Amino acid sequence: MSGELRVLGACPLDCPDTCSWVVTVEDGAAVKLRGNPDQPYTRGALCVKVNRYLEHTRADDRILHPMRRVGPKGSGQFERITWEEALDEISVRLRGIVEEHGGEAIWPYLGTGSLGYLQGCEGVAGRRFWNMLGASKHWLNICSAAGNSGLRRTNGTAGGMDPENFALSKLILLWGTNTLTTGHHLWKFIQDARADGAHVVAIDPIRTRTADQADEHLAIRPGTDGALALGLLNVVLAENAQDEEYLAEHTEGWAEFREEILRYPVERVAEITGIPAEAVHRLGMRLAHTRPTALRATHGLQRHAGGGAALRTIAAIPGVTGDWRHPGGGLAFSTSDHVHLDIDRRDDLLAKPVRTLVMTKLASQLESVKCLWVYAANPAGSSPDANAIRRGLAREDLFTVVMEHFPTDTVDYADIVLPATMQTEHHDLHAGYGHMYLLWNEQAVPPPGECLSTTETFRRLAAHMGMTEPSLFDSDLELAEQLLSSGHPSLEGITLDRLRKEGWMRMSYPRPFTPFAEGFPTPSGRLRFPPPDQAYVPSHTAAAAGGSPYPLTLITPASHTFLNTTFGNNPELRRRAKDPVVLVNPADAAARGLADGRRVRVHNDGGEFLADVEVSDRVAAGVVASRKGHWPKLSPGGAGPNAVVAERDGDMGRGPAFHDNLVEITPV
Ligand SMILES: Nc1nc2c(c(=O)[nH]1)N[C@H]1C(S)=C(S)[C@@H](COP(=O)(O)OP(=O)(O)OC[C@H]3O[C@@H](n4cnc5c(=O)[nH]c(N)nc54)[C@H](O)[C@@H]3O)O[C@H]1N2
Ligand SMILES: Nc1nc2c(c(=O)[nH]1)N[C@H]1C(S)=C(S)[C@@H](COP(=O)(O)OP(=O)(O)OC[C@H]3O[C@@H](n4cnc5c(=O)[nH]c(N)nc54)[C@H](O)[C@@H]3O)O[C@H]1N2
Ligand code: SF4
Ligand SMILES: [Mo]
Repeated sequence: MSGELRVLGACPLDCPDTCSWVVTVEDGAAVKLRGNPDQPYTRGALCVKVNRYLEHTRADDRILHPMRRVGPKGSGQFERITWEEALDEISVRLRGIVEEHGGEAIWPYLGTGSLGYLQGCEGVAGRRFWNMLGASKHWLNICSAAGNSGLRRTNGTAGGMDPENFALSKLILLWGTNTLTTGHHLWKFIQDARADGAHVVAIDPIRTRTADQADEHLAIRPGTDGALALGLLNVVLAENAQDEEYLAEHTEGWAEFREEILRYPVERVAEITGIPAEAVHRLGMRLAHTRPTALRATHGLQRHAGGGAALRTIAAIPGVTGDWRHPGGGLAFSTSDHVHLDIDRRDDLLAKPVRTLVMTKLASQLESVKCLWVYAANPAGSSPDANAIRRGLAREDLFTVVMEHFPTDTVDYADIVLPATMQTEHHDLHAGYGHMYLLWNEQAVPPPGECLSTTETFRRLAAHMGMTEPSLFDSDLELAEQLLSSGHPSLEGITLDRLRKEGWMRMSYPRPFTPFAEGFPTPSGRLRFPPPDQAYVPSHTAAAAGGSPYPLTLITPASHTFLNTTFGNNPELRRRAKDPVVLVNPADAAARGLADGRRVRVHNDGGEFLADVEVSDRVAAGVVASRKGHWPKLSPGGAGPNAVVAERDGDMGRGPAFHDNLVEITPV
């Protein structure tokens, strides 16, 4: 009997929305993948990228069996081998490296390709196995480390508003976030608020598609958001609109912070940010007199030297206005800190403490490494200082294993490639970082070819190496049960059985959710206002400006058609993305004699990439913008924007500074 089956799943990609989806399976094959209309946050819509997910699982270039390198590193020449051969070779090499150099010479390099708690970066993902070998730990700082750190310093947690409460807001600031591209399901809640009279302001150096749809756009100079936050609060104080009662009961450090605010009158802020003084004043007046005000600040504005301070200070705003009292007021950066699953990496299996290597420092930290094990990551496309990374990956004495779906730039440098399952082919447990739900992804179809999931690959490898520690062999369902067993009140009533049946469940938080109406999860229970040296920290580019031969600030935010470098090989999405482009203000274009469509080198001392000029007033003079996501090897010149992104820490959490680099552009 040929039956049709509906299997509930979740989008695994690094996007705040973590959509609930439904896969239709006919005769054992997935024939349809659609958004789940029952899920209250994502409400049935996926996105332009993931509408092609099924097509992507069946793409011609999918890696379907283990491979061994036969050409020079970087050439991407491989021969097919069996899993047995792959596991043999890996076991011998790992044992040899541990004996000769110690376990810390192994770097398990795990990226954000999947946010699953079983197969992706949020959970255990092989760490128990790595602990048996004493491998180095991996600090996944590439995305949100600066903002998380800044927010935790202010609020004691990076968690904040339930994004659904945006529907209740009267003033919404979309601050360094491109909602319609990078997490569009929030938009419906913003539209609900608007229908009720809310005013929406986008604060972004680029007039993005989100800025187009907002009521107002403030084209801020990159990396100056801390100063803008202080300037807006300056107006709030001038209006005497601060919430004195909230300040007294729930905050600390106010006297000193107040002094700092007074040092930022709107004229000074206008000079720093490039936003006209009267626009700063107007927004300050709105902020002073509109309750509740909701701030949506995400990752874009923290990819700067002062990115941590920017979030730390923006987070101070609802502390001054008392917006945290009201549903619909406050700040939403990420909901991740509201998720309290029990992630048991079994650090007790380590024979001794080990060092931690930093994801964005691959270029400089690879030297001491003998085995690089890349999974769910594409550092040759995504990490800073791409040319130095390639030089490192080309080292003959480095043993590189890559678990992948597709032949990325990183795969080209692998000694052994292992074929990995995609989301319809394995189980996983998810939480969103832009909503308050947990989701279960039920495997819908068998893996194609010889693909294995992350969990199964590490189980087989552990067995192959003769390990007997029982927790290395926990099944996916056992791992999921463990994750759900933290006993945290937010998981009350949530069981694996129910999740498997229903696909998604809201975490047990009250509705409406006002997390800091009565205080903060800091030691004193109070919001900690930033000290002056953490209130506004200038960007790298501001610090270098004037003296640099590279006068233009490059920002490289998210592409509408790719998800990081995922889908960078999908023909239709590539066609829609067009060749890499660089937005250049008419004044900067004229000064260089550049017409629309002109191919240019975007370059600095780190390297260069090629792009076609799009002359546009969407960026201000002095700022140029390209997008992340194009595969270097599929781009003209074989390089992407990270060739000109320096490997440099921001002020907090060692966050990278992707949007804080100086370049020049020159016609090819
Ligand atoms: N379509 C799509 N969606 C994605 C992704 C993708 O690649 N494609 N990536 C996913 C991932 S991994 C993440 S982390 C999120 C990121 O999502 P976002 O937080 O939206 O991150 P970005 O796109 O980097 O930057 C957002 C906006 O910040 C602006 N910006 C840059 N510098 C500054 C600044 O100094 N100040 C201010 N105010 N604004 C600034 C940029 O111009 C950009 O429009 O999106 C996720 N969603
Ligand atoms: N210039 C510039 N660079 C950036 C950024 C920027 O704004 N500008 N943003 C940064 C940000 S926010 C992020 S999060 C990083 C992301 O950087 P990465 O973590 O490297 O993410 P991707 O580039 O999408 O590569 C993920 C890879 O994982 C694979 N994958 C997906 N799921 C699985 C799985 O289940 N198993 C295995 N084995 N593989 C899987 C995919 O096929 C893909 O090739 O990029 C950063 N790079
Ligand atoms: S990438 Fe984001 S919007 Fe698109 S399907 Fe996945 S979770 Fe939903
Ligand atoms: Mo990210």
